[in-house]
Amino acid sequence: MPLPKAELHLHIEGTLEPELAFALAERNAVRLPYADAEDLRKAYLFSDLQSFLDLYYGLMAVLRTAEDFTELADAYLARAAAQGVRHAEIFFDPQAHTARDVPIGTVVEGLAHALDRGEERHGVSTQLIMCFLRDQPAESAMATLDAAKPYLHHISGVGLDSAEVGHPPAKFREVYAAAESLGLRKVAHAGEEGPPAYIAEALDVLGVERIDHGLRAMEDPDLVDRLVRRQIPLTLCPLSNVRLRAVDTLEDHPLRAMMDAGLLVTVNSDDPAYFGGYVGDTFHAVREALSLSHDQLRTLARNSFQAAFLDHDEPRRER
Ligand code: ES4
Ligand code: ZN
Repeated sequence: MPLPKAELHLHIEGTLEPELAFALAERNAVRLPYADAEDLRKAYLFSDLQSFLDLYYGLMAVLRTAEDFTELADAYLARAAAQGVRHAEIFFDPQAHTARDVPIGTVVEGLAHALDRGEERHGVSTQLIMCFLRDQPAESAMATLDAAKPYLHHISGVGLDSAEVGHPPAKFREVYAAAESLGLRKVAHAGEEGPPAYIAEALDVLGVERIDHGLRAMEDPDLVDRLVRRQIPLTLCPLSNVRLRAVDTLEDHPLRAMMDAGLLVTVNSDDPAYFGGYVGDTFHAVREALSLSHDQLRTLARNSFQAAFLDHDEPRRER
């Protein structure tokens, strides 16, 4: 029996396995610049975040109908459940679809159709978090928030993803203020490739409750001190960090040092179809690479539920 856990950093578009991509390409008459699934998988050699994002957004061309999004989400829930996931807070990127003339309603209703059946079919409860693409203008994010208004009963929060460096959190100050007044929870990717100052800015300017990645927090002892004191959750993605070359090898990953420092860290899969494993695979890989004890694995699983937007009626605020 795998450890029961929550997954808090998972891009649903990042669960698009090559085989499903080819099946959807055929169904939707989309031509892909790869011979077959095996050929596509061979292209998954990334040098940094941007080199991944270029391929990732390109492959989304196969996602066109609500049924496509339903199938994608249902496949994720089946895989996640098999690895012990009981609760998942799932990111999606509306702008990556609306830019291709797929309406946000098609995306949300397609995903929600699978997620609403997640408990019954897979024993997994879910929430949806819509992410803004930080390398797009803040006006586009605000328009996306506006377009999401008819679907907010399916959406529990907002996040910030895509190319980080050069796009500091403060760019989205007004968008996050508007999201907060709509009652949405707030998270943001920070300190994946960007500096520790982006983590502090996401807390100070956007008022986020969790930091996605936060890998580079360890470079700033004062920031670590603050994150520890406030027990701000960090949703680490160790396999992603290796594949996108943020760390050299899994053995070099600071996860263990971060736990030892008293940070509330969780382990997640990010884009599992691209980075070599779902969250159970990720737990297994870090246990081996960092020689984690069973107690430490249980701490990580417990942290995942503590950091989840479960049983917290009110957004977490810094005191
Ligand atoms: C992402 Cl690994 C990562 N970082 C930033 N944005 C993303 N979107 C999907 N995966
Ligand atoms: Zn991510």
